[in-house]
Amino acid sequence: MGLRLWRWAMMVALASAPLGAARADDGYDLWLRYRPVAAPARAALAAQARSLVIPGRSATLDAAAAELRRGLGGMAGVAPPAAATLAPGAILLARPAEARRLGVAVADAPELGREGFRLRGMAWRGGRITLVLANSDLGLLYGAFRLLERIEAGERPDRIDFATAPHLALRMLDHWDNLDGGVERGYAGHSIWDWWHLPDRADPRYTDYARANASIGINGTVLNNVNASAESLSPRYIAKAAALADIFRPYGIKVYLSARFSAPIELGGLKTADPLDPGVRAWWRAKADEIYRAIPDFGGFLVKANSEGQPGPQDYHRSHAEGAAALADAVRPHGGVILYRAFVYAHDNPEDRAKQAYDDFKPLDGRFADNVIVQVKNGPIDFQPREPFHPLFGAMLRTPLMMEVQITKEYLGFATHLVYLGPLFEEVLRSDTSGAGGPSVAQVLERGAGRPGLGGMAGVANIGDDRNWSGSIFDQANWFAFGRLAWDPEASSEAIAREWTAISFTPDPRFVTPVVAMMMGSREAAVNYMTPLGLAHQMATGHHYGPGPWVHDLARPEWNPTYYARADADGIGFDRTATGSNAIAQYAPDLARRLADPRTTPEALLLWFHHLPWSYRLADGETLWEGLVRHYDRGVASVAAMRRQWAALAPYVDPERFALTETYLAIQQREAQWWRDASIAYWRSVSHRPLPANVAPPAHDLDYYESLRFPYAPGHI
Ligand code: BDP
Repeated sequence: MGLRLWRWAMMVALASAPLGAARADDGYDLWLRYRPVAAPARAALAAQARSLVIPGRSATLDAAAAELRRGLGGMAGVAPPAAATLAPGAILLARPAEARRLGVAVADAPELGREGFRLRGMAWRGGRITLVLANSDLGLLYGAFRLLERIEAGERPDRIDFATAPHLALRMLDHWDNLDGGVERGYAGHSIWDWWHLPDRADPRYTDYARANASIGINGTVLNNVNASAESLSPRYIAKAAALADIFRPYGIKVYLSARFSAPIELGGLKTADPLDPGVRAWWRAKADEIYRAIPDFGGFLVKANSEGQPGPQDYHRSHAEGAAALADAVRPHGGVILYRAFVYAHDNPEDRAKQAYDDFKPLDGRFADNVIVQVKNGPIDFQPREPFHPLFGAMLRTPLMMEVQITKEYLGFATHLVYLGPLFEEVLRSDTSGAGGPSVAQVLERGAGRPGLGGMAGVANIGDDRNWSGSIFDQANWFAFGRLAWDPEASSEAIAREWTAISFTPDPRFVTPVVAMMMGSREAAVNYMTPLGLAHQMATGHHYGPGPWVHDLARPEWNPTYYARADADGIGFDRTATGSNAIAQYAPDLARRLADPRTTPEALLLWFHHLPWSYRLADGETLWEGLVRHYDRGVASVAAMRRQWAALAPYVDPERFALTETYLAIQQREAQWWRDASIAYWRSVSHRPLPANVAPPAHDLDYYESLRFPYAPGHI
């Protein structure tokens, strides 16, 4: 930041801190707050945004104009009026040819593609104007949002110079929302879709949802749970989805639906859902035609098949490629796609669960229809606090892949724990799939197997009908970071945290610097107090709330935490080398070679790949047992430090958001301690080792932790 910009930012920051502190804020406005800036800066901003010149006309441009008026009206105190002629102080939203027609000398900008934009403050007839340049209305809308965000962060619009274009074509949210209003793994209240009153009632919240998503470049939304009810595809529910699609369309957001594979039986009354059956194929075609009549730009279907009891093609001895093809053929004439999930594992398969998706999908590489995208979770198990990247990212080079991450924190403390997921997403995206200099997971997604229009990212949404949308203020940052990384998967999660903090609270560096440090350390803290050193899935059964490392008696082996940790008197960890399940062979040879040896395996993933004796020496000389205990303690200490840090930041935050965060940090500290104590009590009981010197014993005995029950934990459906 130049000196002048910095001064401007400080002026905005210093003046907005006390004002922010005085006002109640329930978090509804997310990062689109548009609070008034300080008096001197406000007058300057008003002068820099005196009029709005938009040569084109469309619902999308109307949305852009409305947002600019709202944002500048809020921040500068006056909303710029629309003007037909360009004059100094104007904000101009135009395509290159339109700008030239108004006398602004700009070149064509093919590098911006269809959705990118450029923001440029420039000299104009003795003054300055702010140009938002793009090749489409949607690009201009994205530009308008970013311009407002940059102003919120303390930048002068008429000095701005910034250009960006999305690296991924599909940037989607997956809602796990059920038709009865419940949300699977949702911790922010009920579904925001008021299915019952749709299509008649258009809750204004739907428009705010679209605004928030467009502001971070999200361009697709799957409305219903992957564990789908066939009813979602009934005429009644298609009409409801169509009403939402109408609201989202100006914001560039396409609607998709999860499709239940057996819908031809349940809805259509057919005897089979065999994907090769002509009657079944005809049913899917007719269903797609019906949907496209109601939603002409319908995105397509998301499919969870033969996974966790869901029906699928394997019920008819057909492959996933054959299953996907039946649906792909139905949407292809309309330009739709199928998002086919690779999250599969079967109760009758004794193979290591971490290997099963690769085993099923790798042989099908190149055999999927041309409008099928295989949607792969970030890691080979299931959204754990830390997993290695999914081996399919390095192995399905002929199939467009989409990466699915969980924004809702099913395995990371629900909405109560402050865990910023940016570093988790970034860690996977930057993983080197070859182990020998790339491509990274991000690059694999960007390449889209030679069809970049089909690469993407999907995030399981953390949105509900809570006033603050995400259940906590800091969980809003996870929604924001997902959008930014889906736009540019090579972006820095720290820069995103800085941006979110500045626009959601205040750009004052005395606030931003410590908050960003808290956020950046928060994911590692959770890993430490939940599943350090590569452990996974130690959560209690079903609801996944709190620790349950002792659980061993569930119907399916891979539902038991003991399956993952394999702890006994001799050691702990899952041997995935050649002497064990050999899951490492699913990675590229250079990487597999390093993972074969605990000494060349990253310590953060040690117990994911290796079963090691308790006396194994870690890099710093401690034994594995000592190191494990130390990690839990470090996790708890980090949460205590976050809590202290937050307490010191009260002067910069409005009381409502401050108090909610303070309360949740107190819960997090208590639960981190519980995780640490229960886990250590259990590991001690199997390892028969004394606690290392100067380590506090767990507050209770193991029986106590094992006896805890939480029948009404949220999100468990
Ligand atoms: C698991 C969740 C379960 C989901 C499943 C999925 O516990 O509720 O249905 O993922 O992704 O992590 O299909």
